[in-house]
Amino acid sequence: MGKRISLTQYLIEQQRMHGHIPAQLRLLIEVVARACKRIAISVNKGALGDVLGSAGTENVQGEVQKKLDVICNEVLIEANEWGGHLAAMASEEMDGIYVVPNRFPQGEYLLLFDPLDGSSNIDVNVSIGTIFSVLKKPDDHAGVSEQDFLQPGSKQAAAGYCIYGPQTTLVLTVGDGVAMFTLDREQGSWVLTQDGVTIPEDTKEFAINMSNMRHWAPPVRRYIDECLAGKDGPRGKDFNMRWVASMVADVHRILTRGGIFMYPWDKREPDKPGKLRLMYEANPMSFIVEQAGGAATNGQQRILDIQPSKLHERVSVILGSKNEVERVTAYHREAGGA
Ligand code: AHM
Ligand code: MG
Repeated sequence: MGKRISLTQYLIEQQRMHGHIPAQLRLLIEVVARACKRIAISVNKGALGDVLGSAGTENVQGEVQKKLDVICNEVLIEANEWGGHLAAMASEEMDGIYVVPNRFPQGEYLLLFDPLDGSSNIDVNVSIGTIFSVLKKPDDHAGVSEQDFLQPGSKQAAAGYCIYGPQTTLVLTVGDGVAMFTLDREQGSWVLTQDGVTIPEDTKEFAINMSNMRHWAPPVRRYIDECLAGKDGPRGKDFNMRWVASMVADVHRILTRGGIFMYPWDKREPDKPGKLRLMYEANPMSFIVEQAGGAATNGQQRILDIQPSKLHERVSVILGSKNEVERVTAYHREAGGA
């Protein structure tokens, strides 16, 4: 193995070469990465740490919180509130924004996170992860409000996720490609294991929860029907299917070997645009996927162009290998915006 590059060294060298990682942003990323190490330890302990099962509470979206959802949310807040790099935080697990308390200095950035994505997989020992997104607080006014968070994903200064799987891996973009770091447990440090991550433009693998098929809109149905038809169908090739039910794990596979991931709108709740959250899941993942040469849309438009109207907004998600995402998006266009 060649020379090991730590996360700190990577960030400092990025700053020197491209000058686009201000000191506060660097600190922020390092603090989030450190919090993810703590989360990895709790996740690993499982039943031994008494962290499995339900917390007996519900989040703002009416979803039952797992003990680990609550623990991870607290770890991220405690780690980030005192460093002086943040003005406020928002989380899938909190009703409103968390403004950095007055006793600490206020920074320029806003941090959004899904503390533990893939909650349904916690107790069954399947990969889960932490997703985060970083925005700059608008500097035209003092104080901070929820409104300051409502920026399109194209404005993200950084985004990433940490996957707690067979390996613990941190995936990061600061808008200049995608880098992956693996946690070296003995050393306690993040080591760069892949830089310039690229998603193949074509794929023969799709990820979607097939049990919802009867509820999908016609363009999604058409795309999957064509994949299922295999070699003898219009696509002329056989497709494989994977669905981990942890977005981090499905996206990680796509970054590693290509594929398309979809969690589309469905007709059970027509007024709900989708299951996944724009600000905590879709935006950071879309930023990462685009930075790796892939694409991400909601069927109608690029996800990163969506102007959010509320913090916990949901969205339909189609992301991954560019040519496949463009095909599904074109099917939506042909169907007249279904
Ligand atoms: P969560 O944030 O409550 O864990 O929900 C998001 C997860 C995603 O990670 C995953 O893609 C999806 O929900 C799985 O949903 P389903 O159980 O409907 O397949
Ligand atoms: Mg989630």
